[in-house]
Amino acid sequence: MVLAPFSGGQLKYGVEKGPDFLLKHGLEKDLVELGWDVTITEPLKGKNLADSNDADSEFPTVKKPTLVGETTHLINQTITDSLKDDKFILTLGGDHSIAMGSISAVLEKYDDLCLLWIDAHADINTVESTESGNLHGCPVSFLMGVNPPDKIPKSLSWIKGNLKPNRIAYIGLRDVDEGEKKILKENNIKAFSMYHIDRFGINKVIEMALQAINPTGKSPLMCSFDVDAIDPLYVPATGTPVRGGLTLREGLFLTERLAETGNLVALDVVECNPDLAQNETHVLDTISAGCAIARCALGETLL
Ligand code: NNH
Ligand code: MN
Ligand code: MN
Ligand code: MN
Repeated sequence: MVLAPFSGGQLKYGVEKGPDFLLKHGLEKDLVELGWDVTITEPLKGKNLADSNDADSEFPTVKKPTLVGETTHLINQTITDSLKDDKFILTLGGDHSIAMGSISAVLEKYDDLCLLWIDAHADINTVESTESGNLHGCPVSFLMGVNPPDKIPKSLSWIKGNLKPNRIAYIGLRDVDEGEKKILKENNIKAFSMYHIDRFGINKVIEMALQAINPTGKSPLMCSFDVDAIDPLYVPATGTPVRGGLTLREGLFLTERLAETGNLVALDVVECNPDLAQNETHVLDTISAGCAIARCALGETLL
């Protein structure tokens, strides 16, 4: 288990408290009870990374590129180490920029890795298409290497960008920027929005997504789960809630199904922000959903 208490990929503080809240809710004990031998690593601990808006004059379109680059590189290095022992990698965010660190490391180990990105958002903005400048809206573009090479901030240039577009599929989309729609189309990326879930049902959508990225059914799978994929009715305490999302059961079913494949090698759970809760119930709903996602992905409800 990798703790990534980081908020520098966007501007709302509190999301760095995610790992702490998930652990306080009993996640480690729960996973041990499921039979996992849990080791906790903290790549960011004791690292004094300056949280200034280092708006690099060379790259004025993205916020805090140095902080995000250094942080995600530390996460990448810690996970690369853990993967030497063939460990399952559960990374707890933090905002979704941390996935640049986790996914790049897992990709390095498994070159035929397939990735499911579960999110209300596509997070595939480039340094040119981003409207907000927040790097948590950009991790996929860096992982896929679709940023113009001369526009990549130096701090983020360690990312290889070798994720192939036919190896990633989205589920849960409902707030995609115009620039992102273009990138998704151009790269022919399989993207299932809430429309597709209503149209075909979550079960069929998962099978279609898996078939698209992993036609042999044999490749290792990673899931990057942004809790805002789930409807804010169930997961209210998150930075960019969008109504009309997955039910909690659809989200959990998805991770149960991934566990059932036997191919899941890594999971991110990101964007729980307890500070944005309006009351204690909101905190509990959000954190317990985050823990349940992890438990289901790690086999809890399989008989
Ligand atoms: N697309 C927007 C952006 O790039 C929103 C991203 N927000 C997220 N992503 N929470 O998951 O800023
Ligand atoms: Mn996201
Ligand atoms: Mn999101
Ligand atoms: Mn939008």
